[in-house]
Amino acid sequence: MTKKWWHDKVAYQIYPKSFYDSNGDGIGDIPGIIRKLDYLHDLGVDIIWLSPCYQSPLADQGYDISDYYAIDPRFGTMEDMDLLLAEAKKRNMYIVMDLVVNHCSDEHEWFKKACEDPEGKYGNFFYLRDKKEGELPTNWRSYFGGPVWDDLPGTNKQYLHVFHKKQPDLNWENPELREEVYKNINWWLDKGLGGFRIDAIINIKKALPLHSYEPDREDGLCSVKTMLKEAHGIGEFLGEMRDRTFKKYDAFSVGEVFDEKPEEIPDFIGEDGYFSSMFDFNETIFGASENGWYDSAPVTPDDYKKCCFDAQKRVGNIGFLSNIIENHDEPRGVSRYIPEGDCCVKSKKMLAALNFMLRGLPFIYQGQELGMENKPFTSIDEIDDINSINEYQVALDAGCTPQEALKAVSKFSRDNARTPIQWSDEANAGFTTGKPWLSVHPNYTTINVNAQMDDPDSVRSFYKELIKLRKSPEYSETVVYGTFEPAWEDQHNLMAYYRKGEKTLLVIGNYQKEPQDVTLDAPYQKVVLNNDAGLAKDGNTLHLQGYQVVILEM
Ligand code: TEU
Ligand code: CA
Repeated sequence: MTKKWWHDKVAYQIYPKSFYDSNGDGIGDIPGIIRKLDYLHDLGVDIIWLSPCYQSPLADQGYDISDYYAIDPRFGTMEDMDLLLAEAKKRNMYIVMDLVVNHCSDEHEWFKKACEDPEGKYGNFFYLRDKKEGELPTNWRSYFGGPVWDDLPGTNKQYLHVFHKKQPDLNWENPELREEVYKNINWWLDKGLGGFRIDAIINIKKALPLHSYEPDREDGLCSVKTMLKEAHGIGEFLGEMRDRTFKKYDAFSVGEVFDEKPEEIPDFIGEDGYFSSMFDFNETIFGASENGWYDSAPVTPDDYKKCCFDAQKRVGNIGFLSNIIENHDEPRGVSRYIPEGDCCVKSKKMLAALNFMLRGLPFIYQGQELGMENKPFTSIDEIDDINSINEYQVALDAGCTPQEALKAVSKFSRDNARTPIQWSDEANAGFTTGKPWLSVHPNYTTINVNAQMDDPDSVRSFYKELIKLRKSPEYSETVVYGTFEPAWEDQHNLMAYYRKGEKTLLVIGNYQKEPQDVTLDAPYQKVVLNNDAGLAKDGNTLHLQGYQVVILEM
């Protein structure tokens, strides 16, 4: 395998709106990120992925871009962005931005021009169809609820949006549109950007000609995914994009890829794949129901293990997955993957080590390093996210009581991960001197950066140890390139695996509150990392405490 500059790195996702507010308007911003760069550098982070901070009406928090070449004034200026790039470079850090090109905003000039002249150049940048009374062009349901078609203002046409109606889909079949996308990517890479996280990319290829499918709910609509299953040939777009952009710059790219077929993995992330890496969403999609959040199944420790292991086995040594515990679209991982009532510093560290040591690129989502938890929402009015508001309605429509609907939405709401970072125990967790756009989690008085920085037993200090281990001259080769091999795969509530490279490491997590024994085949040489004060043993039998995790050198 050809070694790449990003293989041994650690990535960190920033959701700018909730990271740090430098000017008291309640909204996190780029100058705020610059002020906290040393915090991230101290943690050991190399690659920073910024969720969108381009000009946007923020209908979907910036995933609706109205100008790909401008920074939204709420987040700062282009000078701020240039300064961030320069300051990151000084610290040997890389900035990666979000590439949101399945759709733009309905406030983008392309869309405005398409409204003015649907038959002209920009009409062909979108999917437009003639409006017919009482009939939609197709019966697809948008990811955020309702049909994917809306009226194109001032015309007798309709436009397609697989996400929100303020996010019109771009027509990738049109070479002129693709040229615009490549121009935009290269413009940013020329500025010194390290690469891109590529949003919702599997949606760019539609099954043509567009047509309806069997409805899957009472609303008579069908999931967009039904159409995507029939869409072939996305590789032509992705290969072209790679060749025209990322490849020339040796840039890092990580795709938000769902539902890839095993035989497609080499095309996506193999040698010369479309992307450097792609996220493993096996855990986050587990238990999801086509009916909506209210009908989702919880993830048990055995399920969690199986999801991680299946993904690891599927990818093997073909390439590198990007491993996450959470992101801005998901609830907090500690609240989701640790059994109810057991979420504590120790179990949080266990989850961290089990995920971090998998083969692939570790991504930490802001606040994850502190063990931030899901927010206790007491009313739907506290929720801002459009997807959560839709899912609340879906639950009510399915017959849930308002309490049941709120409970379901609270569990999965994207706002769980979007509450402001808890910097200190001061007002608003030290995130802003003003009124935060989304209120802080009430546990900020105990869970915050200040409290954890100098505490060697904090969750953050444990993450720092994990990062140090990944970079240590002794173990780096093994942690980065070593193969993955499951151990005691059938042992209940135990998640254990080997990483075999120059050295052999064994990661063992006792994924329950009761103690558990494990018998090794041979004595270990060294305890490399432990979330407990000691390791009880009897010959080769380890007596693991509840939620104890150890990394052993064999
Ligand atoms: O998410 C794509 C996606 O598939 C979402 O439907 C995701 O499954 C959902 O948010 C889970 O609740 C990306 C971005 O990560 C997300 O924030 C955007 O809203 C979306 O694209 C549209 O750009
Ligand atoms: Ca601000």
